[in-house]
Amino acid sequence: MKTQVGIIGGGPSGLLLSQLLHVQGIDTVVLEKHSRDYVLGRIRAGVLEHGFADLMREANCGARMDAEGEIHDGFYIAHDGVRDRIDLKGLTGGNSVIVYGQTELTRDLYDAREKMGGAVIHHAQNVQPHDITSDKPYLTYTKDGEAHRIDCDYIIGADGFHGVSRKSIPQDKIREFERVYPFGWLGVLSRTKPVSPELIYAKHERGFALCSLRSQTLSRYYIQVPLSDSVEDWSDDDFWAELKRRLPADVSSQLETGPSIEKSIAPLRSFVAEPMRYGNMFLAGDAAHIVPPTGARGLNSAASDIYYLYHAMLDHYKNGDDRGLEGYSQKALARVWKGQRFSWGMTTLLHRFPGNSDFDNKLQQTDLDYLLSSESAMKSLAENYVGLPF
Ligand code: FAS
Ligand code: PHB
Repeated sequence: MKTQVGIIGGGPSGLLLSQLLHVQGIDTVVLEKHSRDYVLGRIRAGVLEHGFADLMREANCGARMDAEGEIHDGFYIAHDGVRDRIDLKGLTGGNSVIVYGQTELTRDLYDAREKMGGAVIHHAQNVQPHDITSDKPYLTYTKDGEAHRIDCDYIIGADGFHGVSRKSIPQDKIREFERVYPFGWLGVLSRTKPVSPELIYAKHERGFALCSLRSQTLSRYYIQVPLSDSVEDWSDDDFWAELKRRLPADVSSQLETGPSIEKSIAPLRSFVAEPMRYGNMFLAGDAAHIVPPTGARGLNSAASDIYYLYHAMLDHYKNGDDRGLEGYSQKALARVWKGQRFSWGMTTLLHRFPGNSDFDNKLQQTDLDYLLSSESAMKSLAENYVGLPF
């Protein structure tokens, strides 16, 4: 088989790029190791920047997002028993975010790929990129015991943090930067009415908590837990009781609890691999970078990678102009690192760090006091949260 752009990974990054390029007549094949249902079964991001939403619309995949997603003009920071609102719309001259789950967004992308007859190959096992630095790279994989080869012009590594693409780059050609946090997030999805119409990020001496949602009947909650915890340590009742302890009384008294329909613990890490290009393979999304979800930058950091790659491929195939491809890694990393800084900052501001001294904790409290007392500081936070320009 021959294609122009071979994409490893059928998550949001790979699917969105495949869809955008196909709409422009550029041929792609997506190789996904799992089934569509398995990919859709993963509960992940919930907040979309306006830049990501615009890309979904450009890919002819934004209709359900616009119909069912919720526009949020602000969010709350809870601390010391009270809540302060961050007025995203007012602080950014009119920008906001859309609350629309990654599961639904990925479903929309799969449906659009299917509708266009896009080539998405599931259960693709042992995917391997070959001759990456040549002008004839190719992919191999096995499916149902049969070996396959796909010759490409370019390979996109959109296969997430544990994928094969980044690991196919020689160690002396790639640098990795990482920070692992001494805690994780225990997340619960429940068919309950969300406790708040807007998200609440809570800083508490017992640990961080987040009240989010997927719809008016589907709530998403998180609490910071030690890395030593496992899901089995947390009954639903224990989760709800701890969440209530970390929220202001006027919020916890309104909290509707119910059985968890999904419960999992995600470790928190900051990670960047440089460069995001090796030969004719380009890394995008979680394959190249990971952020702690505190700033809702994970999926949104992938958006700018996809935007840059999409335009670079258009310039190459339509105009024979390779400046976008040549400049991709540097341009993508500039925005990735700003997302890293913001996510690290929100995580440092709002979580309980077990190793912190009393002085550290006073500084953390002062950081929050300063943020909530300074319009300039809130403007900075707001412009990062709604999404810096691509
Ligand atoms: P993904 O990891 O989503 O997709 C990669 C795809 O490649 C997967 O489908 C995988 O099966 C496939 N793949 C992997 N190796 C392969 C191989 N060798 N061959 C073929 N296919 C292969 N972000 C937020 O903004 N907010 C959140 O609250 C949030 N919560 C998260 C919770 C968890 C537990 C995790 C892991 C991530 C979370 N994220 C969150 C970040 C997340 O949303 C990612 O940013 C997003 O999934 C990135 O999308 P992709 O780059 O497509 O990577
Ligand atoms: C979510 O709804 O899953 C969510 C929202 C905002 C975040 C992290 C997770 O910062």
